[in-house]
Amino acid sequence: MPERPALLQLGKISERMAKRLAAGFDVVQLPADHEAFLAERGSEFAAIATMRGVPDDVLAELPNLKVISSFGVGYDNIDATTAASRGILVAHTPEVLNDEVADTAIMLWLAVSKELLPAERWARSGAWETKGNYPLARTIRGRKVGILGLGRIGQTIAKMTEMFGAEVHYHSRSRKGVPYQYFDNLADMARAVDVLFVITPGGEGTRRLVNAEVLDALGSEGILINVSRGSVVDEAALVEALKEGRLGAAGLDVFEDEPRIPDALKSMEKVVLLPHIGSATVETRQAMGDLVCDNLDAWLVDGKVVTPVPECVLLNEQ
Ligand code: NAP
Ligand code: 8YV
Repeated sequence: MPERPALLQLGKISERMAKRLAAGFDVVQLPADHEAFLAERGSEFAAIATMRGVPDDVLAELPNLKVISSFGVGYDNIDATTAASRGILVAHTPEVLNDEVADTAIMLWLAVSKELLPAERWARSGAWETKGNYPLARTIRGRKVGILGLGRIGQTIAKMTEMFGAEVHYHSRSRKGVPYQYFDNLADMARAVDVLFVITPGGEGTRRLVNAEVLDALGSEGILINVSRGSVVDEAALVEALKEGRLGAAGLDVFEDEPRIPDALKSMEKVVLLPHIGSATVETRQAMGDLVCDNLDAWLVDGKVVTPVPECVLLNEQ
């Protein structure tokens, strides 16, 4: 391997990341029109640093690729199984964003339950003076909370809800060693809780897990909070359930076709919409960027990364 391997950069990175990557690699930004570029130069690259996954056609044009370091814990936009079968290590950025994303989920829950945005509009528009007090909202105290996906972030959300006196329930593929009630059926859990937090990975394994049946089970007073991926919720079914009053309200950070959000959702009072900002603070994004660079620096030293995705754990041990 050359002393300074060539690294392909996908997406825009911070100056701090650029400085660190340039210390160990010859960094080249993937051009927007990449087909001819990859046909000519694809074989040069041993490494990728990506802020936006790796399209399959890009992966296919990099025969000498050895490592992908991805910004973000979710990697549904990288075919990690194919990468692992080709001996390519994929690394992501788990743990460093748990609190930030959980804070965002709790913020959405508070905003939805306490009707933060309509109440703020009431104050700002002068309706308080002309129409009187804003109607009463609902408390978040002592609620039954369901977590779909009790992983790193899900457990952090669960702990935070305990501070509000919540009774925590969860559904994931396997039972965890935690003092919360486990449901092996998602609709059954939805029926038992007041609020459902969705925090699984995206991808085929979780596509539209939250379907019309689950939304109906959550019910007309129920609240859905999604900070995972838009693909986990059947968005058309969600719009219908909200329109028909079969679901109470929703707080959404993620959507099926980002950055597009259905107009029907935009016009609803009982939803709070965010532009995928779960981890988006200066501090947490810096920690994520640092981990992207740590993974590549570690790979330069001994061919291993610090935080491989599950599909690449064995490869990372060889
Ligand atoms: P994690 O530790 O891997 O946890 C994922 C959880 O989902 C696990 O409890 C897993 O448990 C469960 N799960 C996986 N497939 C499932 C299925 N088919 N049915 C039910 N449960 C399933 O991941 P994490 O670090 O908490 O991150 C979770 C996801 O959050 C990321 O993948 C990403 O998509 C999303 N995220 C969003 C933002 C944002 O900005 N909104 C930021 C960070 C992360 P079992 O294996 O037992 O099923
Ligand atoms: C980021 C995320 O918004 O970590 C994830 O899985 O969804 C977020 O932290 C995203 O990775 C930025 O590209």
